[in-house]
Amino acid sequence: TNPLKRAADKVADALQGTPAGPENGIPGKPGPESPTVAEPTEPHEPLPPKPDQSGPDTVSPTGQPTGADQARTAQSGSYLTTAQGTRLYDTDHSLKAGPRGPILLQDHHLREKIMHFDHERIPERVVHARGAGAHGVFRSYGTAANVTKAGFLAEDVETPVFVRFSTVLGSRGSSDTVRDTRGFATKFYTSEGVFDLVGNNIPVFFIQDAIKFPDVIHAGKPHPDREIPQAQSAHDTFWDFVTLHTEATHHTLWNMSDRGIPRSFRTMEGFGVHTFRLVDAAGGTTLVKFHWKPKLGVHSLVWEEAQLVNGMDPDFHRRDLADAIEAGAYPEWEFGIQTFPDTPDQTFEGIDLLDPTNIVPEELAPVQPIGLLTLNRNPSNFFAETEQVAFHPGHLVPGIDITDDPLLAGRLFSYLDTQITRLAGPNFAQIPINRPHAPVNDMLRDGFHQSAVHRGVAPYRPNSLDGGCPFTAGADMGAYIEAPVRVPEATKVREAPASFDDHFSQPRRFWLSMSPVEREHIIGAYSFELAKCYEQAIRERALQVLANIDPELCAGVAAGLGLPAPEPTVPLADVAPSPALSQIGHTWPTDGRVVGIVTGPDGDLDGVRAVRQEVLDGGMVPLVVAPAGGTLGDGADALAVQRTYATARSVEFDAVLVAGTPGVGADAFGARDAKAALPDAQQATPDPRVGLLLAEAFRHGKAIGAAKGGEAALEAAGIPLDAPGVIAGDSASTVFQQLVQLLGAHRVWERFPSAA
Ligand code: HDE
Repeated sequence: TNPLKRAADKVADALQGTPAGPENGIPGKPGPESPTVAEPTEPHEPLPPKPDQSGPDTVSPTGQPTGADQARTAQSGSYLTTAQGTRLYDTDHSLKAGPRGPILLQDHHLREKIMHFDHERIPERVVHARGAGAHGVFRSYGTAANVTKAGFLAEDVETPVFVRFSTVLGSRGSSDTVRDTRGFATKFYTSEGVFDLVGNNIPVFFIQDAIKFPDVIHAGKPHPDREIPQAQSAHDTFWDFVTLHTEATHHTLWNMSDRGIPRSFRTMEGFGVHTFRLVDAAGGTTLVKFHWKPKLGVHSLVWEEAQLVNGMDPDFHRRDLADAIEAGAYPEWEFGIQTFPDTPDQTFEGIDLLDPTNIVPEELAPVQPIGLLTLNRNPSNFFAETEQVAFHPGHLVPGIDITDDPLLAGRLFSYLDTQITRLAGPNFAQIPINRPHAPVNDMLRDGFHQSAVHRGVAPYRPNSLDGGCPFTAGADMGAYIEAPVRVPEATKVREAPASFDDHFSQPRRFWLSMSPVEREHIIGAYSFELAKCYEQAIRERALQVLANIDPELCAGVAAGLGLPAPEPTVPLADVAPSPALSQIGHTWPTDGRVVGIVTGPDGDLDGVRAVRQEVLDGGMVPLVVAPAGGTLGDGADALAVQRTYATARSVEFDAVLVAGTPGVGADAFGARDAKAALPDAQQATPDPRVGLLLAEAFRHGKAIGAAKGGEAALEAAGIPLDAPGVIAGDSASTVFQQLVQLLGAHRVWERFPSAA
């Protein structure tokens, strides 16, 4: 029988058969049902989690499985209860003295419900507040086994992982496509304990010493008086800091390059930034830098697109990640290491490996692939997983050790410290997403939110009461033993080594490695950001920094700002470019690319049908754009419309195909009226929004196609049919095949003025 009905009957019983309804003055009894929306009364199985979603599979601190299935839905079971498990018969009405009377303080359900709601928010992360996460698996190739004893890097070992991508400066509710560094933090749940690689999509950092971290973040965050701008670096305090601390020049240059506005989390590289130390089974050590290389290549938005997306879809990156996983287009990265001999000076080819503002060009030390990361499951609860996940660079496993990079040292302190505030106590390792998949036996006890029921009386070692356990392990039993690195005898000083003083040669290498289009974008980015500063002195100081990188860069930005370009104050470094730093000039897989198919009721519906299927077969995403929602055509062949002219913007598509004559939408634009008013000769003019969509797609260097009369829409939007990357033809399918070729290069680069 129906449990809801049973519940209602029980209440009726409890109320000794009094007929239901407020008209009878029964406190808390439901009011009359809404005449239009009926409550479901038949119980049915809840919707299962989507196949791509799941909570963390974990092992409890005592080594017991946690019953992940049961924990998956809060609503397990048919009856609503209080937090204490008492069944409830009404959750929509407070307890009152009569239907129009005052609410009674004794309403324990109201009190509990509101109390809990009042505390639903926790402090957002002080940096990297906005993020999106995914579960996955890491499979090691075994190619690092000669340099590390880490079990999860042995041949063909599979390790569950959780990855959180983030922006740095913005609040939790800020937009995804701001110009910023992106966090790329990976939690490996290895059988030897958790290893966190808490990296970024930019391989260098703003500062060389952790003690400046509060300062750089204060400068980057909104101004304290008005709390603007949100999630931007285009403001005085940021530029004030990075021009006064010229060690920030390299990182800032990466931010102003296309790396600062990724197309997708799936098309970002990741870097461990610091130099780490690997330890092999015999105790031998090797210095390394960690890299994540996306299988789809490194791709970015163009600045105008990024700005438009912020308004159109502030969740652009998080939606893209979740959609791709849901669609089965699992994002993949190859994990790689650059290795360097662990020499006493810790430099490689003259590059100081302890200075986190340095990279080592891949041409000097190739990135050796050591495993594959596949993200294949979306979180099922954002708060429980993505928000509560707690990374820490000090979560290390045997075989992976740290170096004396002074930035890393501060991080080893900071990350634990911050969780105590953010996750309200020291027991955050017990939160499901943070629980290790290795047995935990830690003698840590009590504290806020302790959820383990520890048994035994002797949480100390050695003891003679709890059977002597736990014992400590030796290296042969998998203990973490710090590499016995010699610390040089020295005097205590607050100083950096002299090698940390070179702030311009690495930025110059980056600049020289860029293609003309990428340089143009960098000049545009600096010109935009510095023009947003109010202080003339800051702009002038910024130009001085740029002059020390390269005269062409400085002159370009100076022209944009309408200021004279200063002369360099240091000799320009004589460095060779590193071609690996450029994003342009390769072809990449097109998996997950989004193809907008613009059409209308009188469009080429057969062509659309065929192309839709080809897009899907190619592992891409077709979105049909039409004047109105619903379907196009009739019967079994009817085509579903995914975007209307009102909801589509070009920025969502990697390529656009106009199949037949697009129609005219009727809505706020009054487009239909406007069209009706046009002289007959201009009746073929498409909806102005189609024109805008095509013009933007063209300006942003996207592949554009037209078939069966779609050419007229292109021409009406001012797009020459013979422009690079514009394909016109009789069959939508043939046109699409050529668009795919163009998509492999990400954009039609020839369309950018600097490439012409
Ligand atoms: Fe972080 N950083 N950081 N950081 N960081 C945090 O930890 C900090 C640095 C990075 O998705 C915080 O749990 C200091 C470099 C990522 O949850 C905090 C210093 C790199 C994330 C913190 C740095 C990073 C954080 C804030 C200078 C790249 C997000 C919340 C020494 C290698 C992780 C938290 C996630 C988060 C401190 C510098 C990456 C406050 C003191 C360099 C990806 O602990």
